[in-house]
Amino acid sequence: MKKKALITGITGQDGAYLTELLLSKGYEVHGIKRRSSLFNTDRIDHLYQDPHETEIKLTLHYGDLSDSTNLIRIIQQVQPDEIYNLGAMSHVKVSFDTPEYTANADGIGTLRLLEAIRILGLEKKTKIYQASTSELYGLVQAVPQSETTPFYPRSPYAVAKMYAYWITVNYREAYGIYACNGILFNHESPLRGETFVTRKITRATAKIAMGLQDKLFLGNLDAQRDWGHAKDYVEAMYLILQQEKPEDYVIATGVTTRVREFVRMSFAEVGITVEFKGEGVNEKGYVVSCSDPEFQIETGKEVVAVDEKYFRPTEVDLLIGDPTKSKTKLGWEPKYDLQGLVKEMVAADVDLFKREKLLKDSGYAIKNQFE
Ligand code: NDP
Ligand code: GDR
Repeated sequence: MKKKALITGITGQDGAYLTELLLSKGYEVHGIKRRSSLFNTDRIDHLYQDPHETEIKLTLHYGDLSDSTNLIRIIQQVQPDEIYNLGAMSHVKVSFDTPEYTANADGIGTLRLLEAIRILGLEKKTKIYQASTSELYGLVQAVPQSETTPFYPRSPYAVAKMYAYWITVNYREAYGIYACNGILFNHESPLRGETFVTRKITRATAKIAMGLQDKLFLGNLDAQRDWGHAKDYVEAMYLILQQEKPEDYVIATGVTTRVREFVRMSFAEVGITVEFKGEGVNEKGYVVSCSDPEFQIETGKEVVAVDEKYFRPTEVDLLIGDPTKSKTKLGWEPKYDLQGLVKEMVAADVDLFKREKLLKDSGYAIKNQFE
């Protein structure tokens, strides 16, 4: 019998990579997607199957984490062996603008799934993975952060995820559900949402190098993050649900890097050396040299500046994870390092914007995008 997985957040970065992974392992995959006024399935369109085919491996259901009735109905219909709860309002800065919605989707949404398992009597059948986050550590208590480091959330997003973390632990202890938290540190890819800092930087690198954008405006350049590749991290999610006992795991690379350094690495991929001068809001990044004949911009040009509007009311300054438990117990090992990740992301964005440049050079107007 094929195993069945239900993924919330299937249209997101991790949902797409996890779907590919589970399909490659022979799973029947079901996903919950939200109704939106535009198509929102770009990341999984290559996996789409016409529902009229005879052997369907991927099925999408309309739903929302804020609607219990539909979660219960979908879980009853699918009878999943594994649920991966990846659905969330996942942008930390935006959670300050939409705190109540974030609490509902990211916090209570997890409770709704756990309760659905109980209501349907699936406690012994259905395992559940909760997408917990390094944002739980928030204000630095100790480094590197491990499964035993205390939490101190610093945003409505992190506080909502804190509820989700503990309700997952509680339902495991109270009802014997195989429920686990993966405490994942930042993970990125060419599929990363455009307003997260890494993707914003790699997109701007490609556009600036091709003359499609003048300058990149960023917030806190000093923030330090432990960045891995989403492809490696979805492997860990799968492994977490294949163990004898349900437990919580930190998934991280153990290396931390500042935003400023990520910018330098990104521009270096197109042969542009960027140097930073000045401090705080007056810090700027300038072009020192261009070594790639394809991407020539004027030396001395200011390509990076700080805009306070990207600062957060409370910031998480330093994240660096200790992946010892996941390496020893799960046998998890990331295949990508930061250099490999940046290379892949910049190459993908250069490809993407070559088409846009062609349109611009042919006299078509290029649409602006909000960041
Ligand atoms: P994305 O933002 O790329 O994807 C989020 C997904 O959740 C999308 O499919 C989105 O749908 C869906 N979603 C949003 N709100 C709801 C809702 N109310 N009901 C149902 N679905 C909803 O996130 P990632 O793939 O990067 O992250 C996956 C999960 O892991 C998230 O929970 C995130 O908080 C968490 N996480 C992410 C980390 C990272 O570095 N990427 C690190 C640690 C944790 P739509 O496409 O329609 O917007
Ligand atoms: P984060 O990711 O908040 O860590 O949450 P993000 O990429 O948004 O920010 C990382 C750091 O970069 C700083 N920064 C900027 N961030 C954005 N988005 N835009 C900017 O212009 C900018 N300039 C500087 C931020 O202040 C921050 O310090 C991500 C999400 O995927 C969460 O869902 C997940 O839980 C955590 O990672 C782990």
